Amino acid sequence: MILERKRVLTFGTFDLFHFGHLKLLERASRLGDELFVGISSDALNFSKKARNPIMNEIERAHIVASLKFVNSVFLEESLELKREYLLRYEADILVMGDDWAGKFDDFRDICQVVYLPRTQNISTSELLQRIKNDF
Ligand code: C2G
Repeated sequence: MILERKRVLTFGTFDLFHFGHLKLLERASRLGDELFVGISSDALNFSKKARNPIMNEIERAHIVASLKFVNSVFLEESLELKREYLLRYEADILVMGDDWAGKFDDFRDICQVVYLPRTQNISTSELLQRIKNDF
């Protein structure tokens, strides 16, 4: 008997890795048997926000890859390549936080698309604010 393994894919920057990121990845991993994570490259971030993330892509990728419920990471070089990544890594399910709700519905022809609720009261910008307030 051949058992079908379900592969979950998600994408993110994961800068200043925090509890909201952790919960998103943990919940995503429970939707399937293995979790692959596309880490947005420094160049992609620069093109979107005109600044580099605080932690570089190597640091961000290493942290995410070290989580026990993450099986593999790769660099997301362009937002336009999502369909290609989903096909290349044979995703059964695409998971994103609900700040992206509706944005990836076009991919329902090749995989299931699930938007998970974001964890409240935590974000990279909120963390930076906490640090600024405390020092
Ligand atoms: N997230 C969450 N709760 C938070 C903060 C983030 O669930 N409090 C989720 C986001 O919804 C996202 C993931 O964690 O699904 C990663 O968040 P970011 O690093 O902010 O990723 P982002 O820059 O939105 O992704 O192709 C998308 C790009 O890679 C960008």
